[in-house]
Amino acid sequence: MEMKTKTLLILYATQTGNALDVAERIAREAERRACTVVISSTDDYDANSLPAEDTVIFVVSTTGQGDTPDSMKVFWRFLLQRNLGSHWLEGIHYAVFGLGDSGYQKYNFVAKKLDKRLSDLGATAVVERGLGDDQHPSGYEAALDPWLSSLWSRLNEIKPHFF
Ligand code: FMN
Repeated sequence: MEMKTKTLLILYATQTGNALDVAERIAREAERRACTVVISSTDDYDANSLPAEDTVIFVVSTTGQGDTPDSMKVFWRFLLQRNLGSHWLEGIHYAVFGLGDSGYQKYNFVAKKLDKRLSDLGATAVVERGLGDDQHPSGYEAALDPWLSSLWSRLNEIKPHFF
């Protein structure tokens, strides 16, 4: 039987640092809930290990013209491989928070593409993806605060012994 690591994995991809700030905030809040946390940039993480994870929180920004941050290029190419079937991430829970700017045509494109791909690979979303928007007067935190509240309450429901 496959051993599951009872750890919350937070994977972030940032170009200018915001996604890292968000990932660190999520890590602090998780630790306050006595949860074991591993936080990693997507370029320091071997995507081959994803099927062995339990719950993975993704915090990803969009750069260029709807492009992934440089630190996510290899990870994203890996996830797009055709031979990873629709069961590859079965049993894995995930959540995606995106950082973007609705002034751009491809608004939060990376978070949207990632969310779809994870779901196509068989993973189960814990909550609907959250989308932070630079255009909002309070910035990305306007979306982050309510998203985090629902994330923690959903995780509490589905993994009461974990969180
Ligand atoms: N946001 C989008 O939603 N779509 C884009 O195509 C997009 N392109 C960007 C290109 C540049 C050069 C910059 C500076 C920002 C762009 N943004 C875009 C906005 C960023 O995603 C947003 O500022 C985000 O908070 C940056 O997060 P990061 O610091 O983690 O990289």
